[in-house]
Amino acid sequence: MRVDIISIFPEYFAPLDVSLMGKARERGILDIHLHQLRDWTHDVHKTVDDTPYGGGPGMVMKPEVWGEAVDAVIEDGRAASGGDALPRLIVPTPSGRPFTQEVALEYAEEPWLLFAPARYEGIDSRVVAEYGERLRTDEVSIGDYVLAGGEAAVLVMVEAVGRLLPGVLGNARSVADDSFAPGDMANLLEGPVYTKPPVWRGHEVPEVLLSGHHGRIARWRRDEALRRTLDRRPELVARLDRDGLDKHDRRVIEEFEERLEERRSAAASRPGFRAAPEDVAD
Ligand code: 6GU
Repeated sequence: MRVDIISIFPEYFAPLDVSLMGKARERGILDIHLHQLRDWTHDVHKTVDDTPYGGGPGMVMKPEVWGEAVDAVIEDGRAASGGDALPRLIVPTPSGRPFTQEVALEYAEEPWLLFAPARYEGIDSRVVAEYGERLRTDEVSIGDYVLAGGEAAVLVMVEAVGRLLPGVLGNARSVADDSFAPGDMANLLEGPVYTKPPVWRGHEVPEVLLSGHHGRIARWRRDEALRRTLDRRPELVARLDRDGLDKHDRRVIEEFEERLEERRSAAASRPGFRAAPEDVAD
């Protein structure tokens, strides 16, 4: 996979030389090209931003610089591949569509990604309007919080996509067991994991994991994934495909909800209890 990144901080991407991503690059599985956006400015100050129309705080990145940069990088990539390929353009922004494991899997199928991370208040919106007509263009957010720029989001996305490329992970099977992986782990968090020793500071490894009984171990892992998801991300359980649940899954969910209800009523009977606003009838 070819990955181009245009940024005013190309040095931000040094971590992509390390560990799994570094190895993927060495092996030629990930072909990452970094570009300094300021190389496409024409003034002595190498200006990339200007004040926003309509007023307001902050600065907006100028469309001309981005246009020249994206055009040149596309030309360069096409010359290198000797074909008429076009990259998928990814513009990180907190106002984008959520980046999920599903999106990572989709990007992992692409031969060429071009990331355009912005600083300041973002890029003049006409840049996405322009390239949206020429390329498959996605504005993507990595979560409901605001970063100082899109660079960290690009690191996150490149690592999430890169580890999915064939030959990057030693054990290909582990991808299917990941939290959120489509299939058995769709909308589920992975449960706890253990290694030796069997007892550490009095904490024991669950006996079933030492049993060597693969069926029971698989069942236990699924139970733990369900319980953890119910506890930490109940909104994901609501999204679980009901037909994909077996009788045992349903029992685990029911038991968890019964225990939750017991704890709620115990709390409600303690002095000083006040119902949460959502529990109070209008
Ligand atoms: Cl993609 N960019 C920035 N600047 N902030 C973010 C984000 C992206 N995703 C979440 N917060």
